[in-house]
Amino acid sequence: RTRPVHLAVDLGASSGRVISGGLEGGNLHIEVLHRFANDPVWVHDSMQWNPLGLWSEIQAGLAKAGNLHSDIRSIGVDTWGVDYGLVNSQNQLAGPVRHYRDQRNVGMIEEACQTVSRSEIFQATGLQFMEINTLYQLLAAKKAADPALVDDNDFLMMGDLFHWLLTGERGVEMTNASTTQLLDPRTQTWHEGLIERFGLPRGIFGNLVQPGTHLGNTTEAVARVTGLRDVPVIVPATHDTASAVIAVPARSFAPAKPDWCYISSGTWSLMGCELPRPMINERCQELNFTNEGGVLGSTRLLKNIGGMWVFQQIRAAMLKRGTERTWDDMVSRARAADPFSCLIDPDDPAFAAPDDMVDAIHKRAEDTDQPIPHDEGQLYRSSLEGLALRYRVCLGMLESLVEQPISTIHIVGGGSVNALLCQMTADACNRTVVAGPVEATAIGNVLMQMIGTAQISSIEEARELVCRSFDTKTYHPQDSSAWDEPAKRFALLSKR
Ligand code: LRH
Repeated sequence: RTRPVHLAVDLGASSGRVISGGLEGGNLHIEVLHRFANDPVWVHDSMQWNPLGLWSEIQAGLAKAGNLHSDIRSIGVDTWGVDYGLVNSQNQLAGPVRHYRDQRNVGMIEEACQTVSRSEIFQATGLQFMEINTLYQLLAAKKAADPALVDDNDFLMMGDLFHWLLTGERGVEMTNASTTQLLDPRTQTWHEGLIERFGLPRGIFGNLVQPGTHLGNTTEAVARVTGLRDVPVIVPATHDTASAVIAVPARSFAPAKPDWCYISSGTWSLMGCELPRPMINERCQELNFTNEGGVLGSTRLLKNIGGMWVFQQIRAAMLKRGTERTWDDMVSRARAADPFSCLIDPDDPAFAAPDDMVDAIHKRAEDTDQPIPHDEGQLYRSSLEGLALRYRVCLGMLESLVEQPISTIHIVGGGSVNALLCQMTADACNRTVVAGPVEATAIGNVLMQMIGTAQISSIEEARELVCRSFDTKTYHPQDSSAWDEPAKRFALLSKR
């Protein structure tokens, strides 16, 4: 194939993929070329990434792409936020790479706040408090005297780490760096004061790069393995959520008065507005919203919600019991189950990393005096309803922050094809839901590479291309009032 394409490497919790994207007859066309597992690995009692396994899969995918396409214009990698690796002066990984669900972070927010107060950290970074944030991971590493945490090494977020493997160049991409809780969102530079007060080695924090930057070209070593010689790496928004937000089919970019919000729906649901500048005030801290760095100077004001994680983990728990279900099967069973029986809060800490999600739900139902969902369909239904109820709460918070009514909710990512969840969202929130595109992250990754190579010139143009090229489905609220009573029960639940 001779048409120009860009390659997006997207590392998600359910899989990693190498995807090609480019214009075909004026529309954006994307295609998954290679898919591979991206499961955490346990090394004794630590939960880790498998960076080298992923690296060989990425190269296998690039080689496939090279066999199919003769005009590869650029490559870019995106993945989830907060995780990092350290690279040494021998040009090697300096140590293992932990997964953010690793237990070492537990309790680290409280410890951090003994050094710098909660409100000072929020004032400095505008970030929501989550134990998984890189800051708390680094403090846990420091506490454990991690030998890799020294000035001579370089800190890279995970997208950067694969860019370094591709090009030999080290740069920390801004959108993902904004999830560390060590960045000043006003200047989009490292927060020197915080780094110093926490006693973290300043030398590890190197150059920040903006999305769209040409970092370097594929090395000779990569060319030998993949056949891709001297292909530019154009840094996308390496934070998967930032990439997904680029691909929201909205008609505006970072409006001062937003009338739409997004839910980037995958293992996590990230719900928020795209704003022209950070919103750092008491109300925002109180509601625990975050100001993550968006592309071209924008801010992603959002909240992390426990997403499809519970639903996915019920499936894993059923598999352990010998029952394998397809996603469609799970949704049909949820559809058939009774509504609003046992309510589940997806952000309940009991569901963050349980050994067995079904056991965890049963225990929580018992502790909160709710009917125990023994029926399988009930489990699926409860997890989806819980998510929609949480969206309703967050929508209220969001509207109070932006002081604007929000009329449309854009759902992008994996959850956008779950018709039951989309309708539940429209009903629970009493808003119009526009669902799709499902591949928003990969699309956003490709779009930023197209901007970086001057094929398109703005986010507005990128979104116009998304609207033209990908189908969306609209859900109107049908039976909103049925959600009022469960919403009251749900509000009490999070207090228990
Ligand atoms: C979503 C996501 C989210 C982060 C979490 C670790 O995939 O990147 O934005 O908070 O993973």
